[in-house]
Amino acid sequence: MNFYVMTLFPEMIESGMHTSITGRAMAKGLLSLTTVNIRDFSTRGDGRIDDYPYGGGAGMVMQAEPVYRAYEHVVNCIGHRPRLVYLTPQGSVFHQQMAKEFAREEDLVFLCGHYEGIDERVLDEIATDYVSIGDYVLTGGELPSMVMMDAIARMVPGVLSNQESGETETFSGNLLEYPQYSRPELWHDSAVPPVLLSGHHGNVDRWRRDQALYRTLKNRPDLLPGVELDKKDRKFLRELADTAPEPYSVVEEEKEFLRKLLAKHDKA
Ligand code: 6GU
Repeated sequence: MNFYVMTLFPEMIESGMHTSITGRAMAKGLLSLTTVNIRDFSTRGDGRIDDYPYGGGAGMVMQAEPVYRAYEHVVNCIGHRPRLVYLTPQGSVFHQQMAKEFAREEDLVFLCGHYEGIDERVLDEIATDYVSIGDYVLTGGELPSMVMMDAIARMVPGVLSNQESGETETFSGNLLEYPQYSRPELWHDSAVPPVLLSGHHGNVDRWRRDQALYRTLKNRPDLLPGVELDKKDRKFLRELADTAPEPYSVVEEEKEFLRKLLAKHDKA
């Protein structure tokens, strides 16, 4: 996977991406990163790439021509017109399935905006995808591009040492992950759940599945309708809806939500 990032802050991208797992993957030759400084393609003597917005209003706009020239430079490097992601809060919200799909591309270009945005005309010509990373506003597209590249990179074969972990973690199967514990058995008066020390793999698996279901109910109930529930899952959720035995704590609103969910399952 070859990443290209068009940005005003290439050093921010370079230092972030050469760290940790993405850095190791680049050293292994599984990923490459090319940053292109849009400022190097300024059409003015002073190196500026922004100007006032037509129609007035606050802030500055990145001009079409420097962005277009930076893009032509990238196209010449790659040899064809690639998929180009423009990072913008106006885009579709990024999710795991998109990461998996982008991971199948050979080349992927990211365009990071700043100020109040980029002249719409150049976006119309070069952007193939408009992506946001969530409902909050950041100062530029650099962090979002790194978020996307990190999520995409770990879906590229060979990037994760244990290839399995790319599949079974959170958001595969729409369930949040179960909690993890390591030594010591007792820490700050808090004990590791005894089932994990029992050596009974069946009970451990069941407990972890229950924890995953419980966490998803508490933190991301919107994901639960997308989870495939088997007989044992439904039995556990039924218990939560009825009595919610210790140590589980389920409020009435959550119980009502579970009853409706289980009723839909009974019908299907
Ligand atoms: Cl892609 N860009 C900016 N500037 N802010 C964001 C975003 C993108 N996604 C969420 N907030």
